[in-house]
Amino acid sequence: MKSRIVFSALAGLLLAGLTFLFAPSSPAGAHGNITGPASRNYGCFERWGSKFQDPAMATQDPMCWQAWQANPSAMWNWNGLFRENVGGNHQGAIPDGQLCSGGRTENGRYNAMDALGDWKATNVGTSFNVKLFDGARHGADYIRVYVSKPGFNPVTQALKWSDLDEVSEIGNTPAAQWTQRADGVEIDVPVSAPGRSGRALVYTIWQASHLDQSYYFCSDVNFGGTTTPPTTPPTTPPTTPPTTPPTTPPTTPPTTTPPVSGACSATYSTSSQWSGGFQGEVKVTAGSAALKSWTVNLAYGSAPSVQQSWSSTVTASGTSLVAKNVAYNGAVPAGGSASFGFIASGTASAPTVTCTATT
Ligand SMILES: [Cu+2]
Repeated sequence: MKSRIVFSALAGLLLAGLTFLFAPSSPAGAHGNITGPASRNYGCFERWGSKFQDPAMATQDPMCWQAWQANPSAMWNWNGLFRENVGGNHQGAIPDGQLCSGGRTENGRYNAMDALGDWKATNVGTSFNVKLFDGARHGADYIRVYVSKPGFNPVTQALKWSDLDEVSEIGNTPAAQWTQRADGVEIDVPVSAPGRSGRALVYTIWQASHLDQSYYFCSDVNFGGTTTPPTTPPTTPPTTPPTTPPTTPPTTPPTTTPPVSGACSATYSTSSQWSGGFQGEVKVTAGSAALKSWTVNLAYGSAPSVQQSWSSTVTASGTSLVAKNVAYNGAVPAGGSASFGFIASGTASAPTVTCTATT
Protein backbone atom coordinates (compact mmCIF):
# COMPACT_ATOMS: atom_id res chain seq x y z
CA MET A 1 0.00 0.00 0.00
CA LYS A 2 2.90 2.40 0.17
CA SER A 3 4.15 4.36 -2.74
CA ARG A 4 7.63 3.74 -3.83
CA ILE A 5 7.61 6.75 -6.12
CA VAL A 6 9.87 9.47 -4.84
CA PHE A 7 10.13 12.76 -6.58
CA SER A 8 13.20 14.88 -6.27
CA ALA A 9 12.87 18.57 -6.66
CA LEU A 10 14.92 18.37 -9.84
CA ALA A 11 12.76 15.64 -11.21
CA GLY A 12 9.75 17.78 -10.46
CA LEU A 13 11.25 20.64 -12.40
CA LEU A 14 12.13 18.44 -15.32
CA LEU A 15 8.76 16.78 -15.24
CA ALA A 16 6.76 19.94 -15.30
CA GLY A 17 4.81 20.12 -18.46
CA LEU A 18 6.23 16.91 -19.82
CA THR A 19 4.09 14.23 -18.34
CA PHE A 20 0.89 15.95 -17.42
CA LEU A 21 -1.39 14.36 -19.91
CA PHE A 22 -4.61 13.71 -18.14
CA ALA A 23 -7.04 15.67 -16.06
CA PRO A 24 -7.12 14.57 -12.44
CA SER A 25 -10.05 12.95 -10.84
CA SER A 26 -10.92 12.68 -7.22
CA PRO A 27 -11.08 9.18 -5.85
CA ALA A 28 -14.23 10.16 -4.04
CA GLY A 29 -15.75 6.75 -3.70
CA ALA A 30 -14.20 5.83 -0.42
CA HIS A 31 -13.78 7.30 3.03
CA GLY A 32 -13.65 11.09 3.41
CA ASN A 33 -11.99 14.27 4.58
CA ILE A 34 -12.57 17.80 5.86
CA THR A 35 -13.27 19.89 2.79
CA GLY A 36 -13.79 23.17 4.63
CA PRO A 37 -11.74 24.63 6.17
CA ALA A 38 -9.75 22.24 4.01
CA SER A 39 -7.43 19.82 5.73
CA ARG A 40 -3.79 19.90 4.77
CA ASN A 41 -3.82 17.08 2.27
CA TYR A 42 -7.27 17.85 0.89
CA GLY A 43 -6.24 21.49 0.40
CA CYS A 44 -3.08 20.45 -1.43
CA PHE A 45 -5.12 18.09 -3.59
CA GLU A 46 -7.71 20.76 -4.31
CA ARG A 47 -5.25 23.51 -5.15
CA TRP A 48 -2.63 21.50 -7.02
CA GLY A 49 -4.03 18.13 -8.09
CA SER A 50 -4.48 19.33 -11.65
CA LYS A 51 -0.91 20.69 -11.82
CA PHE A 52 1.00 18.85 -9.15
CA GLN A 53 4.26 19.00 -11.10
CA ASP A 54 4.12 22.77 -11.57
CA PRO A 55 7.35 24.11 -10.01
CA ALA A 56 5.49 27.34 -9.22
CA MET A 57 4.06 25.43 -6.26
CA ALA A 58 7.48 25.48 -4.63
CA THR A 59 7.28 29.23 -4.14
CA GLN A 60 3.52 29.81 -4.06
CA ASP A 61 2.61 26.99 -1.70
CA PRO A 62 5.82 25.48 -0.32
CA MET A 63 4.18 23.26 2.29
CA CYS A 64 2.06 21.62 -0.39
CA TRP A 65 5.16 21.32 -2.54
CA GLN A 66 7.04 19.44 0.16
CA ALA A 67 4.01 17.21 0.67
CA TRP A 68 3.73 16.36 -3.02
CA GLN A 69 7.46 15.70 -3.19
CA ALA A 70 7.34 13.51 -0.09
CA ASN A 71 4.46 11.33 -1.27
CA PRO A 72 1.89 12.22 -3.93
CA SER A 73 -0.28 9.38 -2.65
CA ALA A 74 -1.07 11.52 0.40
CA MET A 75 -3.03 13.77 -1.95
CA TRP A 76 -4.38 11.19 -4.40
CA ASN A 77 -5.59 9.25 -1.38
CA TRP A 78 -6.90 12.34 0.37
CA ASN A 79 -9.78 10.32 1.74
CA GLY A 80 -7.70 7.64 3.43
CA LEU A 81 -6.11 9.30 6.47
CA PHE A 82 -7.41 6.95 9.12
CA ARG A 83 -6.42 4.36 11.68
CA GLU A 84 -8.28 1.23 12.67
CA ASN A 85 -8.86 -0.43 16.01
CA VAL A 86 -7.85 2.53 18.13
CA GLY A 87 -10.68 1.68 20.53
CA GLY A 88 -11.36 5.33 21.23
CA ASN A 89 -7.90 5.91 22.69
CA HIS A 90 -6.81 8.47 20.12
CA GLN A 91 -4.20 10.03 22.40
CA GLY A 92 -2.70 6.63 23.06
CA ALA A 93 -2.50 5.82 19.38
CA ILE A 94 -1.07 9.11 18.16
CA PRO A 95 2.07 10.62 19.72
CA ASP A 96 2.49 14.36 20.12
CA GLY A 97 3.97 15.88 16.99
CA GLN A 98 2.26 13.33 14.75
CA LEU A 99 -1.33 14.46 15.04
CA CYS A 100 -1.64 15.67 11.46
CA SER A 101 -0.44 12.37 9.98
CA GLY A 102 -2.73 10.34 12.21
CA GLY A 103 0.32 8.99 14.02
CA ARG A 104 2.20 8.29 10.77
CA THR A 105 -0.60 6.02 9.69
CA GLU A 106 -0.71 3.98 6.47
CA ASN A 107 3.02 3.21 6.53
CA GLY A 108 3.84 6.90 6.73
CA ARG A 109 1.94 7.97 3.63
CA TYR A 110 0.80 11.18 5.33
CA ASN A 111 3.95 12.03 7.29
CA ALA A 112 4.46 15.29 5.39
CA MET A 113 1.25 16.63 7.00
CA ASP A 114 3.21 16.99 10.26
CA ALA A 115 5.86 19.20 8.64
CA LEU A 116 6.26 22.60 10.26
CA GLY A 117 5.80 25.68 8.14
CA ASP A 118 3.43 28.19 6.68
CA TRP A 119 0.63 25.98 5.40
CA LYS A 120 -2.07 27.86 3.50
CA ALA A 121 -4.73 28.85 6.02
CA THR A 122 -8.44 29.35 5.42
CA ASN A 123 -9.87 32.63 6.72
CA VAL A 124 -12.69 32.00 9.17
CA GLY A 125 -14.79 34.03 11.59
CA THR A 126 -15.15 33.09 15.24
CA SER A 127 -18.22 31.05 14.27
CA PHE A 128 -17.83 28.73 11.35
CA ASN A 129 -18.67 25.23 10.17
CA VAL A 130 -16.32 22.31 9.77
CA LYS A 131 -17.54 20.44 6.70
CA LEU A 132 -16.87 16.71 6.55
CA PHE A 133 -17.33 14.95 3.23
CA ASP A 134 -17.92 11.20 3.50
CA GLY A 135 -17.69 9.50 0.11
CA ALA A 136 -18.27 6.09 1.61
CA ARG A 137 -21.47 7.02 3.45
CA HIS A 138 -20.08 5.67 6.68
CA GLY A 139 -21.81 8.23 8.87
CA ALA A 140 -20.38 8.95 12.28
CA ASP A 141 -20.32 7.45 15.73
CA TYR A 142 -19.07 10.89 16.68
CA ILE A 143 -17.16 13.87 15.29
CA ARG A 144 -14.99 15.92 17.64
CA VAL A 145 -13.56 19.28 16.68
CA TYR A 146 -10.69 20.91 18.53
CA VAL A 147 -9.01 24.29 18.10
CA SER A 148 -5.44 24.99 19.17
CA LYS A 149 -5.13 27.19 22.22
CA PRO A 150 -4.40 30.92 21.93
CA GLY A 151 -0.68 31.47 21.50
CA PHE A 152 -0.06 28.21 19.69
CA ASN A 153 1.69 28.97 16.40
CA PRO A 154 1.15 26.25 13.80
CA VAL A 155 3.88 27.73 11.62
CA THR A 156 6.62 27.07 14.15
CA GLN A 157 5.24 24.58 16.71
CA ALA A 158 4.54 20.87 16.39
CA LEU A 159 1.00 20.12 17.51
CA LYS A 160 0.57 18.29 20.83
CA TRP A 161 -2.64 16.99 22.36
CA SER A 162 -2.20 19.47 25.19
CA ASP A 163 -2.30 22.32 22.66
CA LEU A 164 -5.94 21.54 21.85
CA ASP A 165 -9.28 22.61 23.31
CA GLU A 166 -12.35 20.64 22.27
CA VAL A 167 -14.87 23.10 20.90
CA SER A 168 -17.57 20.99 19.31
CA GLU A 169 -18.86 17.44 19.18
CA ILE A 170 -21.74 15.67 17.53
CA GLY A 171 -22.74 12.16 18.43
CA ASN A 172 -24.02 9.18 16.51
CA THR A 173 -25.29 10.44 13.16
CA PRO A 174 -26.07 7.89 10.45
CA ALA A 175 -25.22 8.88 6.89
CA ALA A 176 -28.94 9.01 6.08
CA GLN A 177 -29.14 12.12 8.27
CA TRP A 178 -26.28 13.89 6.48
CA THR A 179 -26.69 16.11 3.42
CA GLN A 180 -26.95 13.80 0.43
CA ARG A 181 -24.70 14.36 -2.58
CA ALA A 182 -24.32 12.33 -5.73
CA ASP A 183 -20.86 11.19 -4.68
CA GLY A 184 -21.40 10.80 -0.96
CA VAL A 185 -22.72 12.67 2.04
CA GLU A 186 -21.51 15.69 3.97
CA ILE A 187 -22.19 17.28 7.29
CA ASP A 188 -21.43 20.63 8.89
CA VAL A 189 -20.22 20.71 12.46
CA PRO A 190 -20.76 24.19 13.92
CA VAL A 191 -17.79 25.64 15.78
CA SER A 192 -17.62 28.72 17.94
CA ALA A 193 -14.32 30.18 19.10
CA PRO A 194 -15.17 33.56 20.62
CA GLY A 195 -12.45 36.16 20.89
CA ARG A 196 -10.00 34.30 18.72
CA SER A 197 -7.80 35.94 16.11
CA GLY A 198 -4.90 34.93 13.96
CA ARG A 199 -3.54 31.55 13.01
CA ALA A 200 -4.67 28.31 14.57
CA LEU A 201 -5.12 24.66 13.80
CA VAL A 202 -8.52 23.03 13.74
CA TYR A 203 -8.22 19.33 14.55
CA THR A 204 -11.07 16.96 13.74
CA ILE A 205 -11.56 13.36 14.79
CA TRP A 206 -14.18 11.50 12.81
CA GLN A 207 -15.10 8.16 14.28
CA ALA A 208 -16.74 6.56 11.25
CA SER A 209 -19.62 4.16 11.74
CA HIS A 210 -17.64 1.53 9.90
CA LEU A 211 -15.47 -1.02 11.66
CA ASP A 212 -13.43 0.84 14.30
CA GLN A 213 -12.19 3.42 11.83
CA SER A 214 -11.10 6.86 13.01
CA TYR A 215 -9.93 9.74 10.87
CA TYR A 216 -7.69 12.66 11.88
CA PHE A 217 -7.51 16.00 10.12
CA CYS A 218 -5.50 19.19 10.56
CA SER A 219 -7.04 22.29 9.00
CA ASP A 220 -5.06 25.53 9.10
CA VAL A 221 -7.22 28.57 9.77
CA ASN A 222 -6.75 32.28 10.19
CA PHE A 223 -9.36 33.74 12.56
CA GLY A 224 -10.54 37.13 11.40
CA GLY A 225 -8.43 36.98 8.29
CA THR A 226 -9.68 39.05 5.45
CA THR A 227 -10.51 37.30 2.28
CA THR A 228 -8.36 38.63 -0.46
CA PRO A 229 -10.09 38.82 -3.80
CA PRO A 230 -9.36 35.71 -5.80
CA THR A 231 -6.24 36.29 -7.74
CA THR A 232 -5.76 34.63 -11.04
CA PRO A 233 -3.18 31.92 -10.62
CA PRO A 234 0.17 33.56 -11.25
CA THR A 235 1.53 32.50 -14.54
CA THR A 236 5.18 32.19 -15.26
CA PRO A 237 6.37 35.57 -16.51
CA PRO A 238 6.94 35.24 -20.23
CA THR A 239 10.31 36.89 -19.85
CA THR A 240 11.57 34.02 -17.70
CA PRO A 241 13.19 31.44 -19.89
CA PRO A 242 12.33 27.86 -19.04
CA THR A 243 14.86 26.27 -16.78
CA THR A 244 16.96 23.84 -18.68
CA PRO A 245 18.87 21.15 -16.84
CA PRO A 246 22.40 22.52 -17.06
CA THR A 247 24.24 19.27 -16.55
CA THR A 248 22.37 17.06 -18.99
CA PRO A 249 24.55 16.45 -22.04
CA PRO A 250 22.80 16.17 -25.38
CA THR A 251 21.82 12.61 -25.98
CA THR A 252 21.45 10.90 -29.29
CA PRO A 253 17.82 10.35 -30.21
CA PRO A 254 16.82 6.99 -28.78
CA THR A 255 14.87 6.14 -31.90
CA THR A 256 18.11 5.54 -33.78
CA THR A 257 18.56 2.29 -31.88
CA PRO A 258 15.96 -0.42 -32.42
CA PRO A 259 14.16 -1.57 -29.27
CA VAL A 260 15.43 -4.78 -27.79
CA SER A 261 12.98 -7.00 -25.97
CA GLY A 262 14.51 -8.74 -23.02
CA ALA A 263 16.72 -5.73 -22.36
CA CYS A 264 14.50 -4.84 -19.44
CA SER A 265 11.88 -6.35 -17.23
CA ALA A 266 8.94 -4.71 -15.46
CA THR A 267 6.70 -5.55 -12.56
CA TYR A 268 3.29 -4.13 -11.80
CA SER A 269 1.67 -3.58 -8.42
CA THR A 270 -1.59 -2.00 -7.31
CA SER A 271 -0.51 0.38 -4.58
CA SER A 272 -3.97 1.55 -3.62
CA GLN A 273 -7.57 1.08 -4.61
CA TRP A 274 -10.94 2.46 -3.72
CA SER A 275 -14.41 2.05 -5.12
CA GLY A 276 -14.23 3.36 -8.66
CA GLY A 277 -10.49 3.64 -9.08
CA PHE A 278 -7.00 2.52 -8.26
CA GLN A 279 -3.36 3.52 -8.31
CA GLY A 280 -0.91 1.34 -10.19
CA GLU A 281 2.85 1.41 -9.99
CA VAL A 282 5.40 -0.18 -12.27
CA LYS A 283 9.06 -0.83 -11.68
CA VAL A 284 11.30 -1.10 -14.73
CA THR A 285 14.58 -2.94 -14.26
CA ALA A 286 17.43 -2.92 -16.77
CA GLY A 287 19.17 -6.14 -17.73
CA SER A 288 22.89 -6.50 -18.22
CA ALA A 289 23.06 -3.46 -20.50
CA ALA A 290 22.26 0.15 -19.67
CA LEU A 291 19.00 1.44 -21.14
CA LYS A 292 18.64 4.60 -23.18
CA SER A 293 14.85 4.49 -23.29
CA TRP A 294 12.11 2.06 -22.33
CA THR A 295 8.52 1.23 -23.08
CA VAL A 296 6.24 -0.88 -20.92
CA ASN A 297 3.13 -2.53 -22.31
CA LEU A 298 0.38 -3.35 -19.80
CA ALA A 299 -2.07 -5.74 -21.47
CA TYR A 300 -5.57 -5.92 -19.98
CA GLY A 301 -8.86 -7.52 -20.94
CA SER A 302 -9.89 -3.96 -21.60
CA ALA A 303 -7.67 -0.98 -20.96
CA PRO A 304 -8.55 1.04 -17.85
CA SER A 305 -9.15 4.75 -18.26
CA VAL A 306 -6.09 6.61 -16.97
CA GLN A 307 -6.67 9.97 -15.27
CA GLN A 308 -3.17 10.79 -14.21
CA SER A 309 0.33 9.48 -14.61
CA TRP A 310 3.74 10.47 -13.32
CA SER A 311 7.29 9.66 -14.36
CA SER A 312 5.93 8.24 -17.62
CA THR A 313 3.64 9.09 -20.49
CA VAL A 314 0.81 6.59 -20.51
CA THR A 315 -1.49 6.15 -23.48
CA ALA A 316 -4.16 3.61 -24.28
CA SER A 317 -3.63 1.38 -27.30
CA GLY A 318 -6.32 -1.18 -27.92
CA THR A 319 -6.69 -3.17 -24.72
CA SER A 320 -3.23 -2.13 -23.51
CA LEU A 321 -1.70 0.81 -21.75
CA VAL A 322 1.61 1.85 -23.27
CA ALA A 323 3.97 3.68 -20.93
CA LYS A 324 7.11 5.39 -22.17
CA ASN A 325 9.89 6.92 -20.13
CA VAL A 326 10.03 10.67 -19.71
CA ALA A 327 13.14 12.76 -20.31
CA TYR A 328 14.73 12.26 -16.96
CA ASN A 329 14.27 8.52 -16.40
CA GLY A 330 14.89 6.94 -19.78
CA ALA A 331 18.52 6.27 -19.00
CA VAL A 332 18.78 3.36 -16.58
CA PRO A 333 22.15 1.84 -15.70
CA ALA A 334 22.68 -1.89 -16.12
CA GLY A 335 20.82 -3.62 -13.31
CA GLY A 336 19.26 -0.34 -12.21
CA SER A 337 15.59 0.53 -12.12
CA ALA A 338 13.05 3.29 -12.73
CA SER A 339 9.49 3.56 -11.53
CA PHE A 340 6.32 5.23 -12.65
CA GLY A 341 2.72 5.31 -11.57
CA PHE A 342 -0.76 6.16 -12.67
CA ILE A 343 -4.29 6.64 -11.41
CA ALA A 344 -7.08 4.96 -13.33
CA SER A 345 -10.80 4.53 -12.96
CA GLY A 346 -12.43 1.16 -12.71
CA THR A 347 -11.40 -1.91 -10.77
CA ALA A 348 -7.77 -2.89 -10.41
CA SER A 349 -6.69 -6.04 -12.20
CA ALA A 350 -3.25 -7.43 -12.86
CA PRO A 351 -2.08 -6.73 -16.42
CA THR A 352 0.34 -8.81 -18.44
CA VAL A 353 3.52 -6.74 -18.42
CA THR A 354 6.16 -6.60 -21.12
CA CYS A 355 9.12 -4.26 -21.33
CA THR A 356 11.14 -3.23 -24.36
CA ALA A 357 14.07 -0.85 -24.41
CA THR A 358 16.83 0.68 -26.47
CA THR A 359 20.29 -0.02 -25.12
CU1 LIG B 1 -13.85 4.09 5.00
